[in-house]
Amino acid sequence: MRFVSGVTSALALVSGLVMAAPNLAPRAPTTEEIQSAKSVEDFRDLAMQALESQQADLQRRSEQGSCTLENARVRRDWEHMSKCERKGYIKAVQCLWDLPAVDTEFSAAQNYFDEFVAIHANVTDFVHGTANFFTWHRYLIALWEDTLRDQCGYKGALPYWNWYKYQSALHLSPVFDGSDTSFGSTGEYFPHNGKGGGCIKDGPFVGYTINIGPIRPAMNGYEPWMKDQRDYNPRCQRRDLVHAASERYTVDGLYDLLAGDHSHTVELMQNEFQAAGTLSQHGAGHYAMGGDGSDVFTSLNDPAFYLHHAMVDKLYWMWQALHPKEANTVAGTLTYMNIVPSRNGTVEDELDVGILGPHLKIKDTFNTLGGTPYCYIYE
Ligand SMILES: [Cu+2]
Repeated sequence: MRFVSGVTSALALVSGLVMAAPNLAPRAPTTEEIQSAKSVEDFRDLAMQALESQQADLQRRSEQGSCTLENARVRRDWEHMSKCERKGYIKAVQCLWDLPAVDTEFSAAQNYFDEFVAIHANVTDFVHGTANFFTWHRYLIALWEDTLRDQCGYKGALPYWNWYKYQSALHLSPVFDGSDTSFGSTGEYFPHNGKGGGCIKDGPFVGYTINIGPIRPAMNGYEPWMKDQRDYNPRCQRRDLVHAASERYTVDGLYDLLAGDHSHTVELMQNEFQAAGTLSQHGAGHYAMGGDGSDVFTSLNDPAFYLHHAMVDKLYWMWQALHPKEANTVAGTLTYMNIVPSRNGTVEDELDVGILGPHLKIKDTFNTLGGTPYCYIYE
């Protein structure tokens, strides 16, 4: 009899659900829900909920393109990738040293890895503390991801460095643990105010020569070298893991950008995110890598740069999803902190990536589910 009554009540429950079926269309998260997020994982889930609701709207209006949440490439936390997947990514990065440079007339680049460093160095003053900071770097790392896939046989998506783990023990992070599936740990000791700072001594990039810069390294005792954009300076890559920097990644800081006082406009958000000369979220990653990764012009010499900037982009992506009215706007000028005064940037401005790809307009790069040129999300 218990069995029958169990079935009966289950049926009653099912019919109750059917009777009272609510509108099951995905809905955007409420302000209260966003403000109650407690972790980067919470924010990511809310961002996905927002995107599901936006996609459902497009579908209702028959405006959905070919890129959907179901078929988008998923950029993952380096730690969540298998060793085999990590090795696949590393092998593809190493392949860039074997690809010839393209811009041999005006650039110090000796191979295609250097080409990314060179273009970033050439436009540094016009892509930091500017209206295009997020969209320019988004485009650069997408071109990097595409190059690894198209030229070097990589099968996956660009990974990211999850800042909110291992902040006080970077050498235990799978990004920097020195294993053959990492980017190497801290470098040899180099006399300065840190513990490492010299050539990387472990991991798969030992022996890989970098050629461009340094131009403005933030590490004490590491002197600028490059004077002309055609000068090249073959040397080892240096790193100095700095916990005073990585410990600046706090959930409070994340909350401030995505749901708090600095979340309301792109201007507030970006000024806090990349505050000049401070250990803001963007700067903290660069200072945490120290060595070549801390040089605002040539930080791409540290291959971990791309995982750092994928995390920058992940935060921007979450902010856009959670602030749809602001998502497609820019603020700021065309020059670094407007120290050399320039006009305000607009969404019609082009993103100059040198020989790396076509110069897209900012307005065509806001949406990562736009089909062209992007189709990706973050886990
Ligand atoms: Cu940059």
